[in-house]
Parts: sequence; structure tokens; C-alpha cells
Amino acid sequence: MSFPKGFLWGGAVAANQCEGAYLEDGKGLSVPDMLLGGDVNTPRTFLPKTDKTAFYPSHEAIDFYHHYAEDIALFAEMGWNVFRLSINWGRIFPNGDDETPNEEGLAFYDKVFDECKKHNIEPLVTLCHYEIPWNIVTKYNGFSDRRVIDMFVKYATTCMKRYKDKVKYWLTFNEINIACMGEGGLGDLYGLGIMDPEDVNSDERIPLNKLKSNPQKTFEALHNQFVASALVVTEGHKINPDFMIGNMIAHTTLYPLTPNPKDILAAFNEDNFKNNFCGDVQVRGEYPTYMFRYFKDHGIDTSFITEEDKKIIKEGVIDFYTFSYYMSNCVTVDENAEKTNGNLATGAKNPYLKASDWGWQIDPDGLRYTLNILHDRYPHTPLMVVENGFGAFDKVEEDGSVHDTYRIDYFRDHIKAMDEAIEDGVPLIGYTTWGPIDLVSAGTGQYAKRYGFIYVDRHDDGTGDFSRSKKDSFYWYKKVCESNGADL
Ligand code: P53
Repeated sequence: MSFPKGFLWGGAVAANQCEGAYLEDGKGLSVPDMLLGGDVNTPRTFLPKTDKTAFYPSHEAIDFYHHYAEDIALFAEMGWNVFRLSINWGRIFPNGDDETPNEEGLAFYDKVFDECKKHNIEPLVTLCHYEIPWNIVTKYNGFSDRRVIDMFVKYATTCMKRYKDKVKYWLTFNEINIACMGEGGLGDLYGLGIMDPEDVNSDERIPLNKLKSNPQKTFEALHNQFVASALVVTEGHKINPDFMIGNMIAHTTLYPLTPNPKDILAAFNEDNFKNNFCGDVQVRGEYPTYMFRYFKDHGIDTSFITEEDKKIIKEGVIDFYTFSYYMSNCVTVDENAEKTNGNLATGAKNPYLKASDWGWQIDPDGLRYTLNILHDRYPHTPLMVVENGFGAFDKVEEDGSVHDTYRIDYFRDHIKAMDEAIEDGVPLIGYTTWGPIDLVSAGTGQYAKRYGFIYVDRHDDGTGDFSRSKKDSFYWYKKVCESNGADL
């Protein structure tokens, strides 16, 4: 067993997927509040005019807003020393462009962080986990407008000043590379808050993968996020030099499907674009050369990368690199190869791996491999796995128990893989599992895709009383945290 003393063990959630209370205490609408649910075969849809008869899962989510004390007490019972959560931008600046912050929103997170402190749990705060205020989408077309950089920096520094003695670990944008992953405008909307005006004003329900997309705008907006993220790193260190400020990348590990050199090259290029590009900018402080080839091939005008912005990006490199890891996929030039159906992260099917009911291929060895290649790529940067988990249908027994051995198996194998990676010399500082408590799925909007150690009585038809109960995995993860990863 090689987990160092002080290793961070905990879980991760996002405000929009757990808080609910979507208009309470002055909160404004944010992107997820406009989305209906789907399932593994049905994409989520955007419904512009709030329809009272439709079911928007984020509006109540799991009502963490009113259950936070109870939930954090359960986390503490598991022996956590870290809790990753996001601040919902729209609670602090309801329209994104407000002059002054909303005190009630700020007060809510004071209470949450105080509760963490009471239990000796260190908060790890994501400043933007898809929660771009809806007004920023409709009025500015998201991050494609440079004025939104200042809005984000103002929001982030407001939080950093307010919580400077309560929060040490910060992440700027969740899965900043989602813009490079989605089909159609899905990544644009979630990650960048971009939406074509025609789609914004539509009366029809639009499946997320059918939203219009304009790659030139996508890359300009992503660039603006790099600038915003770098400015927040620089400003954050002025607010408190002890802050550890990181990035966050959705890492779907990619392998060539065959030894055909064309597959090797295709996998290499796709890996660079999807997994490495954003991290390279945020860790190395400059655009990698392979992206200029990409931009040229795709007719992207790169004049938005100005000398001044380059300086900002160089100065604002992150302190630690964090990523989500759920699965791996294969890449091939063979168009007839069988595909997985893992929304946002589709690829060729790997004949050696099993998949979840949502088509996400289970690959713990891929985590050891990924940690090693990341360390090799960024040798001086500490790494943290801030999402990893298994979405599954759970069955509640008559006595209320949930025997989720499949989830325990998934975690055990991935924790062993991290152990091996540390043994390999990887500077891994912590691990937060995704969805330690059941919550709304980002990809499908379902409650039925459950990730938790804690079961929440809430269902896709809107029924349930939000009560919490412990699954078998709860007791198992408690052992893991309390033994610093020795007792698996
Ligand atoms: P859900 C796709 C691929 C990898 C990570 O996802 C992803 C996605 C988006 O679906 O997102 C992260 O809920 C994200 C979380 C999300 C989690 O993965 O679709 O940061 O917000 O809930 C799991 O099963």
C-alpha cells in the first residue's frame, strides 16, 4: 500500500446536479435549469420557454440546498478529509453581469464550508461546473464575448476573497475540454455557454446533440476561458498565496483499436485534441504546436490568440492538474468498427473491456496508464483524480438496503490502479469519487443513473421524498478512507 500520509479521500458533486432550490434566495437561472432529462438512447433536450408541465431535473435535484448539513455529516462518517463541490455562479451573480453579488447566495456557501470545517473536511471548490448564468447565454452568447472574461473573474475573486480562510483548493472550469468532446453544440452550451440565437429563440424542444455549432466561435470562446482561468489563478494567488488553484480535464483515455499505423496516428491525434490540448495550455502556459496544425486544417482563424493574452496565459499556469476518469475508448480509421454509446465520449468498442449499462467501458488499468502518461507529460505538477465512479441502476431491497457490489468492485479496482501508479512514482495527492450521493446525471439528466454510496429516494417521474440511506458501498468506502487505502 503506497498512499502517502495526508492523502485526500472524499467525493465530488456539482451544484447544478445536487442543490435544487433553483430560484431560491435570489438565484438566477443557469444553463442546466433549461434542460429536460433523457436516457441512454435519448439525448437531453433544451426547452427554452420554461414549461410548467415539463420536468426539469435540476430544479429540485436532490435538494442538497436544504440537506447539506445531513449530507456532510454522512460524508464525515465515511472518514473523508476532502469534499469537492461547485459554487453555483447564478447564486452569487444571478444574471452574471450584476454590479454587486447576492448576499444570500454567499451566505449559503459560508454555511456549507462551516459545516465542512466542523467535520475537518477540506472543501475543494469548482468555480464553474456548467453553471453559466442563463442571461450570459442569451445576452452575450457565453464566453464568445470577451466581456464575460471580466464577469467570471469578478465572480471568482468575489468568492476567493469571501472564503479565503475557509477554502484552500480551487478549480477554475470543470472539464474545460468538453468543448472538444461533444457532438453538435452540446459542449458549446455546457462548457462555454454558447448557443445560436436561432436555437435560443426556438419554440421547439431541441436535442442537445442537434444544437447548431460554429467551430470558429467555439475556439474563440475556449480561448477566452483559458484567459479567464489564467487571470483567476494570478488574482487568486494575490488574495491568498497559499491557495492551490487547479484545472480540470475530462480524460477519456484513448487507445488505437489495432496496430495499423493509421489507427496509431488517429488515436494520437484524437488524444492530443480531446485530452491534451487544454491541459497543455493550462500547465505549460502556451498553445501546443499540434493545435496550429489542427486550426489550419479546420480553417480556424487564430488571430484571437493575441500577444497580450499569451502573456496572461503564461503567467497564470495552474498549481495542480485534476481530471475525471471513467472509461477508455478505442480509435480507428475503420468506419465499420463497432461503437460504444457513451454520450459525449463515444468511440470504437474495445473487445477486452466490459461496459456499464450506459456504454462506458470499465478500465482500471487505463487509470494507472493515464496517471503515468500525465506525470510524464507534466513532471512537476501534482495530480488529483477528482471524478471517478460507476453509474448503475440500483435495486432497493425490502429492508431498504442496496447491495451494490458492482460499484464496490469498480472502485476497488480503480483504487488499486492508483496505488500502483503511486508505486510507479506518480505524485497523486487525492481522490474524490463522483457522485458519493445519488444525484442528477449530467449526460442524461436521469436520477436512475445512480453513482452514490448514499441512496436518495428521488426518481425520474418526480416522485420520492429525498430521504437518504446507506448502500453497501458506503460501509466499504468508509473502510477505505479510514485505512488510507489499505483496506480494500
Ligand atoms: P454522467 C462525459 C464524459 C466524461 C465525463 O457523467 C463527463 C461527461 C458528461 O456526461 O462529465 C462528468 O452524469 C461531469 C459530471 C458528470 C459526470 O462526469 O453523464 O463532470 O458533471 O455528472 C458523470 O453520468
